[in-house]
Amino acid sequence: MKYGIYYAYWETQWEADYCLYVDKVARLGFDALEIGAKPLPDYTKDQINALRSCAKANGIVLTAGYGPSFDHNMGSSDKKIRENAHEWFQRLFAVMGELDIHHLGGALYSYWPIDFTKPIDKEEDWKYSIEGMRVMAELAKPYDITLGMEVLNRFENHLLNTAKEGVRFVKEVDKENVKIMLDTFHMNIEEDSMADAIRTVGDQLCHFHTGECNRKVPGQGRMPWREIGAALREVGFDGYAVMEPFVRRGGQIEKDIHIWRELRAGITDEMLDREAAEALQFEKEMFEQ
Ligand SMILES: [Mn+2]
Repeated sequence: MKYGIYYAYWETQWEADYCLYVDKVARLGFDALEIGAKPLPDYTKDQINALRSCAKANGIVLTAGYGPSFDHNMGSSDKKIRENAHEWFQRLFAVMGELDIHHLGGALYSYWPIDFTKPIDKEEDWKYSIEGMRVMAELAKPYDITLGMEVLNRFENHLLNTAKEGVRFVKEVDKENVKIMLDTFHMNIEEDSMADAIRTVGDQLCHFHTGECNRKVPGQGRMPWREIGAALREVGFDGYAVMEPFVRRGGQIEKDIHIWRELRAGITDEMLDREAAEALQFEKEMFEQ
């Protein structure tokens, strides 16, 4: 297993100067940095070259995450939105190819954060999403990109809430580069058993997000890490375990993640760095023995 962290731990917006974080996570001992896909389609040649070279120079693998905006929903029932999404993801994958990024994960089958004040038709959305992911899979294929369908809790989406639903969905999509992504934060709300959920996904698990029930870094809560680690070893997971903590208030991230209180008193960058490094050691202890 290899270890990464999402840049957004330190930030308050869904985009940043990722080179800064490549350098930081390399110093902290991580193998990978997960970046937000949002700004990538509009990157200039210079931005692409700078990010690719700093990742190479630091020996850091980049992975990408995205919660598609309403108009980037490939599973929309609105043809105009699907066309717009098609064009956007096409540009995204071309840039990802240049950046040597081979994994994109998130609620790619829908949009995020979802607006539950609008009518919800799960069966109809499911059908459009299956079609949308088949198209997205073909767009991603030339760049050797795997798409991780992230299973989310009921408050954030309605399509894939459990590992079982994820498996059913991916089977129906039936594309080699469309797989499943689990996240301990969401699993904690929906799954009867953390280990069973991981076993249910088995070799279809392409990416794994870690975080405590309140999204603090692993080791600061009550998640059953040893059970999770044993199940990951049992299914032979050899992808990236990427921690996705959110503790810092402010910006669009506070709004979308619902951070309404100080999760850690007196947060500074130094403190976040130290706690990320500690969490990395903790994860290795939990996952590797
Ligand atoms: Mn996640």
